[in-house]
Amino acid sequence: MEAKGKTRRALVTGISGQDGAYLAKHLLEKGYEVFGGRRRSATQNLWRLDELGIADRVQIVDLELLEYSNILDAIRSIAPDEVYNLASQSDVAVSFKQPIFTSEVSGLGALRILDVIRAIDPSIRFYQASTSEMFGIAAETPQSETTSFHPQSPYGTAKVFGHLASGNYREAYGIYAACGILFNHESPLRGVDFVTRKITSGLAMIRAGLVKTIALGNLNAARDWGHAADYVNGIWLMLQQDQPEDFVLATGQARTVRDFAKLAAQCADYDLEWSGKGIGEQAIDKQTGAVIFRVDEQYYRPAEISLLVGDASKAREKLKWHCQFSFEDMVLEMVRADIDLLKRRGRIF
Ligand code: NAP
Ligand code: G4F
Repeated sequence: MEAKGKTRRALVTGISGQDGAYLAKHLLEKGYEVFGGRRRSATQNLWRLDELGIADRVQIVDLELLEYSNILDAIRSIAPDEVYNLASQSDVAVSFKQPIFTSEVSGLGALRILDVIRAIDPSIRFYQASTSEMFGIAAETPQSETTSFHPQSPYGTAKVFGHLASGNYREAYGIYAACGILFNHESPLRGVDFVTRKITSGLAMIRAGLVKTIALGNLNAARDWGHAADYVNGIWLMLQQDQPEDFVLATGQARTVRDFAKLAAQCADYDLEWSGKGIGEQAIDKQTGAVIFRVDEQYYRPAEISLLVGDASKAREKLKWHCQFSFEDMVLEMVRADIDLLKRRGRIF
């Protein structure tokens, strides 16, 4: 590899994920040379880069977060100015079934990168993808950078470790390590197991006659949902400050899963009638009587967080960060994109 030139180099771990794709596009637009870390996969999983039209502009490197030598080789050969650690086992429900793996990847993974930076070049700037899941049963509402952590899942506890390790390396070694405490952010590129995309892709498949019903878990859970394209700008801004600090990114508005499902159904031209409570709740298409949404206990979690809503005042003031997308714009975009995707490809990824 050549020595650092004028063009800034960024290494993005988790390049095959939702945020990896949007951040890579953002960095390319800012003139960066972008390297994307991907773990080995037997199947092609860079479709998000294709969707954003940037697949041939991102240089892919092998990067398994469990493998220290991969991180060492990647950082040594690329000599990045900035490392964005987005890689994670990021599914909260899965983390209850794979707690050790989740902690290895989402907790220790961050520490492995930090320690390579300490050893090779402490001037490399580091971003850690922290999360509102760390607040868990939150001590206050809304949650900000000073709210204490009380995580409710192995994923949340692993992320607290990554968050605290980043602060420790900042204080102990003077590394520019900044953590973004991001509340839920969605898009047409969201994984289909997360509730928003499960709903929008499910509605598209019902319209196409491919499935009949969408089974969901806790409809009363409330989250602060923003758009991933807005959030990656905040992520980038966090590494451009004079001093490294942690920032919350959030919209400040909470909606329930039921609110999301209702709006998405409207966007897909369904007129629904909701009835029942708890496990017996369902929504029927008024025109046909077909059950569009029902509740299934298998999607309940061993521990649930009923409400998360963020206060992003610090990011608005210091980073001048703000959202372009409204909640309504985002839901409509996701529903339309899934209907279009089915027409184009005949399947949801
Ligand atoms: P995502 O779509 O699930 O992407 C996660 C990425 O991590 C994927 O590229 C995945 O690769 C990769 N990965 C998983 N295990 C790995 C391993 N052992 N080694 C290397 N890479 C591995 O997540 P996202 O929504 O883009 O989120 C990005 C980051 O922000 C994550 O750290 C997440 O925990 C955090 N976060 C997300 C949100 C949100 O609402 N989206 C909110 C707060 C924080 P594969 O494609 O091979 O699985
Ligand atoms: O979409 P979710 O799976 O996202 P969750 O658990 O909030 O986690 C996401 O956001 C975090 C930020 O706070 C990230 F750190 C994390 O990586 C991930 O991106 O679930 C949202 C809510 C939960 O309360 C869940 O119980 O929706 C509820 N829900 C109800 N039915 C469901 C379902 N969630 C899923 N995935 N599937 C359901 O059928």
